[in-house]
Amino acid sequence: MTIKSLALASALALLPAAAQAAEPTAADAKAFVADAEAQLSAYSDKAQRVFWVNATYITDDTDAMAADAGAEGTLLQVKLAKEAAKFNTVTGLDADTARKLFLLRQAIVLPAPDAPGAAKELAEIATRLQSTYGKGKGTARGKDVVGNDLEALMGTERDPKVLQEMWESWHAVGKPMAGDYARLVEIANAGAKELGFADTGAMWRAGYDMPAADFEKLIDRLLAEVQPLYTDLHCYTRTKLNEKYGDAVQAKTGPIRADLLGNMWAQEWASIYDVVAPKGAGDVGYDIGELLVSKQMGPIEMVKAGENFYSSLGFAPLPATFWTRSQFTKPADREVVCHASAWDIDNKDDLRIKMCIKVNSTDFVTIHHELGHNYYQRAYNKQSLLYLNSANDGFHEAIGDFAALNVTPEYLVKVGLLDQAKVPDASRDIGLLLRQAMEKVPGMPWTALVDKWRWGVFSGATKPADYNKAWTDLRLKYQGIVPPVPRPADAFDPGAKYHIPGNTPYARYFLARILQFQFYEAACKQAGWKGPLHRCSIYGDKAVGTRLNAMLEMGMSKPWPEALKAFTGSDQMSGKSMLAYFAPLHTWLKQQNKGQKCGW
Ligand code: X8Z
Ligand code: ZN
Repeated sequence: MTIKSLALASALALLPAAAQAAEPTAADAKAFVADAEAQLSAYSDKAQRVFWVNATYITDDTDAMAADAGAEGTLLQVKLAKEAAKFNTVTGLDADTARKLFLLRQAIVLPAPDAPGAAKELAEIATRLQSTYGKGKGTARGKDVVGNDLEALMGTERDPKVLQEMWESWHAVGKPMAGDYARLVEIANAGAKELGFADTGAMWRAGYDMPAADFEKLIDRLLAEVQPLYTDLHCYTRTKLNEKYGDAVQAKTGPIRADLLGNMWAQEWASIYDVVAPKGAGDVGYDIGELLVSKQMGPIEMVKAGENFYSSLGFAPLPATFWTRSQFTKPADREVVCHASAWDIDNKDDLRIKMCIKVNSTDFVTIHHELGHNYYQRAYNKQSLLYLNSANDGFHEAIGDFAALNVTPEYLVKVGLLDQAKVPDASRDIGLLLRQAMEKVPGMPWTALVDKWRWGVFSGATKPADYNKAWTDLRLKYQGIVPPVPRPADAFDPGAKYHIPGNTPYARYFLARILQFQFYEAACKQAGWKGPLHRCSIYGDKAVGTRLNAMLEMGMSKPWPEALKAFTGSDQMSGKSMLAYFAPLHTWLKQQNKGQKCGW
């Protein structure tokens, strides 16, 4: 309870009994919450199916249906949030009712104001943005390429002219979204204000069991912990890119050209490991994509391998319907949203993933990521509706990534993907760590800046005319990267990243990068691992699985520090585990960078 509502509550206590009669009681609040959960549950069962069909079969009709369902959900959530606020001054609430009332008031991604038609307009815009992204195409060597294929091609193409073409053509997908996005911000902010928040960003930041302002500080503190490692990786990578492409393409100093890093958004750089690998020790001896191809594994076998990891920890196999209802590969005959996601259609056991799987190392990791969502969803399915979520949204994103950290060479031998004779010895550790760092570390500044941009947009500090400039400025400030070509005045580059048109808050991925290393270090400790951290795999350890499940089962029922403590013994998020994992590499990077002017 806030100080303000406490004062109000004690003032009310002085009023004569008759004047208090209309005031709701703690019992009223509890009954209201139960009814709200029933309403949300009925809505969710229906709407999830509509959203699934829309995402896996984009047409004007399914767009219209999804927009209808979206509007209905927003109206319901906002109505319940406003009703929940009527209990703000009630005293004597039990902890669960108080927590659920707060969740009802805060946990809406895009609220709409009461104004007639606002929820409908907001849902139509949101659906249009997501479908525009889903249908987006770019070009490579003059040929049209769909987003999902272009993403993969960014990892293998090495001709800077073609890379530039792919980057530029894909970023044009965002352009038509700019007006819609500005309007969406206006409507959602009006909705957030009616619910008592300064703006939509403030509402998002309020969802972490701490004051919103403290959350912003937490992100900055965690980023400051890991940014020195990023700066050294950036410095080393820039040198290697300069050696490969020459001064005209990549200068020795200053920022890196965004299209040279093997990923459309420069968020994971592992695809260009071959460009940065140190001579000799850089040959880590295997590539997961090549192993999968040589074992003739297709998308389904890859998902089975992911399931097998979780089964080895004691988790029950995925339900039969998972295999018949999921979308594993891109259908040939229709538009779909390829961006990977995990679904729990009925909040019971109708678990599914939606992917356009390619047989490569990136998608092998993404499968573990998505399955982490599914096992989490299933673990908390006994909780009541408002607790059907992770401790905070970063936890949901971290579980599958934590699982994928256990994909070590020794693990690959155990599951029959790698020959024992090919296991890289300790002399290859720097190579292994460098490849993993290229995958994980660039995500730190990136995952922090996406919502820094949105927070600025929602607060009004960034005006529509400056949307793109603010994006490019943040990319330079935090990632030290620049677009390969000057951006046109009407560009809307944020629209070329799924989570902006998809309206998925992104700070969760920042937290997940921190948390996955904390989970991993704790799990390895529980397993009694004594070697270098990055060589540990908890594959097959049922005791660790039981303890992990105990955290997952809690869902959102307790503040996240309690959930974190249940598994790791600590109630603080910290970058220390990640830094410990990469410590030998960081020392090595500093040696390599001697004499360089690092930074940008
Ligand atoms: O969006 C995702 C997942 C779906 S929840 C594939 N990720 C972020 C991204 O792709 O930008 C996972 C890593 C970060
Ligand atoms: Zn995810």
